[in-house]
Amino acid sequence: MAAKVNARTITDDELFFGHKACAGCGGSLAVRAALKVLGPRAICALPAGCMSAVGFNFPQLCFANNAIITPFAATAAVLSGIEAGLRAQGKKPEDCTVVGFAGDGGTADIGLQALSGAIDRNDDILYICYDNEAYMNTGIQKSSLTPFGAKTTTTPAGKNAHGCLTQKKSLFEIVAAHGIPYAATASIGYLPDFMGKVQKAASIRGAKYLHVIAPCPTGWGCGVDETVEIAKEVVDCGLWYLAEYEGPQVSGVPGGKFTLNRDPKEFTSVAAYLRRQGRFRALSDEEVASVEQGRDEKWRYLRSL
Ligand SMILES: Cc1ncc(C[n+]2csc(CCOP(=O)(O)OP(=O)(O)O)c2C)c(N)n1
Repeated sequence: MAAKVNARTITDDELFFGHKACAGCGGSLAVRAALKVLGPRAICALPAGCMSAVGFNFPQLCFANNAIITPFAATAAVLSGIEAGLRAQGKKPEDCTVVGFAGDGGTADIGLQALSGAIDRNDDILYICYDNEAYMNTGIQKSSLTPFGAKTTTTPAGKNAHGCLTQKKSLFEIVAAHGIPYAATASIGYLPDFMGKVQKAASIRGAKYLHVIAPCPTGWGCGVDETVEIAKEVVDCGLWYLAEYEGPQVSGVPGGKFTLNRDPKEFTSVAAYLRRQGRFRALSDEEVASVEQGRDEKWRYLRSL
């Protein structure tokens, strides 16, 4: 059975189900939605992280398609190996997408060199980073994608410290700077946009990267029924953005082409977004104002591209 969403063929079948994710887990929604687009012949690789921890509980394996766990740092390298093996068997890449699902720690920190190498070789792989903004599986430690002010177990918040002191790394821009054929940002709050980008990525040969914001109620301190709403709000208040980069091979533009998919005339309140999450509870009004100022600077830059 198949349904059409945004004129694209999406399977009704569930390919990622029965897993042990926490209630309201955004990462599991991203994996489930992506596999509905890629279909049962997609081959997945997942490093250590929440999605492998909740998806591979023998004998209750939760992937209906082929899936493998990789060492923490090695997602992209394992994807490259699988792709080479399929090529040696004469399989067509458009039939079986080789896809990785890795968290922000596994992508922006420990897995970055493997990802960079795979993009440099332009291996025919799709790498999806589900960004829950911390190392969640091991108990909420800060990663380089944890935003300023977020409380984690390694960036505590109280009277003398107000959570994470560093800014979120712009991994999408780092990936785009490689001249990759296709990269995009997404949010599970805008699911058709995300699924459309998965479909587009699967149709492009060479390396592809998707970065999807996927809230984690356990780590963010919000209700388990708020995941999708918060994932929408982070885009609407401008602290995240929906964009695409198409490298010179795809766009024909030297240096590649950047597209903002959503450019709101007015943003919703940054303070309201931050204040509804327990992880930002210690932020002062001045710090909230500085986050808003950072957003405005970022958007001046994005709109100039
Ligand atoms: C080399 C290595 N270091 C540390 C670990 C322990 N470890 C397993 S999962 C994990 C956290 C993963 O965080 P992230 O990649 O952000 O994914 P999430 O858990 O948030 O889904 C860590 C530190 C490991 N498995 N291997």
